[in-house]
Amino acid sequence: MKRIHATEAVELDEGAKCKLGGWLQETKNLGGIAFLKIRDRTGVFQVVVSKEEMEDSFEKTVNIPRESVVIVEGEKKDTDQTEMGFELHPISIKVETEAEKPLPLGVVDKVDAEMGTRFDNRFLDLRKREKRLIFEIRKHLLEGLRDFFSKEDFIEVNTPKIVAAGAEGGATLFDVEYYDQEAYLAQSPQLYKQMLMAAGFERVFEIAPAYRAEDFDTIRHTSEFLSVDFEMSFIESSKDIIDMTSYMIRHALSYVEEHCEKKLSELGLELEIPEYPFKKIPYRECINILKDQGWEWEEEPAIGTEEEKRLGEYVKDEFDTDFFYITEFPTEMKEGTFYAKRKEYDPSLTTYFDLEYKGQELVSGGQREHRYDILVDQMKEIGLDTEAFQIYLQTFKYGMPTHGGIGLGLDRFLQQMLDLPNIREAILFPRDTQRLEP
Ligand code: AMO
Repeated sequence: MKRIHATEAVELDEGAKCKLGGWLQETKNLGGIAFLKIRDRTGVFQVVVSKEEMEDSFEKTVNIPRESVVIVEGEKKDTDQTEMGFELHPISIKVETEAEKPLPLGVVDKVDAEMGTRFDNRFLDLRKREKRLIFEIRKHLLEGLRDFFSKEDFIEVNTPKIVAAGAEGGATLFDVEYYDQEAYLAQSPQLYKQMLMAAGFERVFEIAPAYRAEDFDTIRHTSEFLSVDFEMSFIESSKDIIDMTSYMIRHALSYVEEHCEKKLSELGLELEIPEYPFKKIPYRECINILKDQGWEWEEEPAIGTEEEKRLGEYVKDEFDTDFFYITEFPTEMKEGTFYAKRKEYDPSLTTYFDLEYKGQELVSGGQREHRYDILVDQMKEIGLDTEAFQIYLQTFKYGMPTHGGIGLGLDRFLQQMLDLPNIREAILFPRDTQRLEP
């Protein structure tokens, strides 16, 4: 007989024979009768074992250790005494593999263990329904994004993750031993996305890991994250990029809302699908808003984590939305990003923007400088060795259209969407300064 899921058994007629399997969550032994609660991917079902019917094997069955994998063949009986509306009266119970005792991490404990213990035993942690739901929703979020890019005629690409030069500044580069050359893990696919604009792809997107040697521990940074990037050419201005980003966000959220209605309500969540156009506030105006609120800086005013949080609260109060763009990043703020196009009317401003979601940066992007000479000048201005960027630079010499793009942190998107206290909860096996295993 083929094994089916608990939710499939729900659909069977009373008295039907079926085979279910999963992890033994709990055993309640009342002496003459015992109830086993077994969990599969879809739910927790109950198996009723009676001493009279089972005779010798009853003792063995009620002593199967928790979290062992058990396969039960039996007869379905409808009942309103269980959550799933049925119970199984077994013909056979097979212990596929027995779990050792004690478990390094409880699966049904009311109180969550410490984060470190949970992530050390992540496979057990993920047996908890509310933890797995996060990844079921993540699947739909990714699907929604791909659906959007496909509808908008973007080509999905895969660019190298072992690279010779960084895109986001040297401080967060991971070194890689690469034969006899210096190499790094890619921080962002940006330079490759740009090359593909020179190649005439016009619209590309990539969903792939990006690596940053962040040497601090925060609830929103990890050393490895999933970066969702797009790049498009023949744009008029950064407005085209902002608009595409807004459509992308709206589409992804609507997709999740549509496909995860039950899961979201189980987690007690309602999604905001922000109205188009999203709120935009220029960087300098953000600083003024903070100043008006009595915000003080020890050094030059700048927008960091705490400022973002406060601005998020301000926008929520004033405009009733969790989303807003910080636009017109000053040229000196984006000094690492030599590739940013500056505003024609004011070169002290770039066309770069961030999209904020619930007081945290979610997206970064803008229009790129596509003119070779100006690009070289901008690199020299911040003291970059243009020789080291020859391969990148030469893509600008032989016909480069106007273009721009963004990078979005997928894990952060999920974190904010589901109000998770830490980005690590949105990642199966997170990587940070402390963690390389599992
Ligand atoms: P940026 O460096 O702002 O821009 O990154 C884009 C987005 O990626 C996410 N992110 C991270 N998520 C988790 N852990 C990290 N350490 C981390 N670092 C970044 C954030 C952030 O908004 N090249 C540009 C994009 C572009 O212009 O195309 C870039 O990478 O959500």
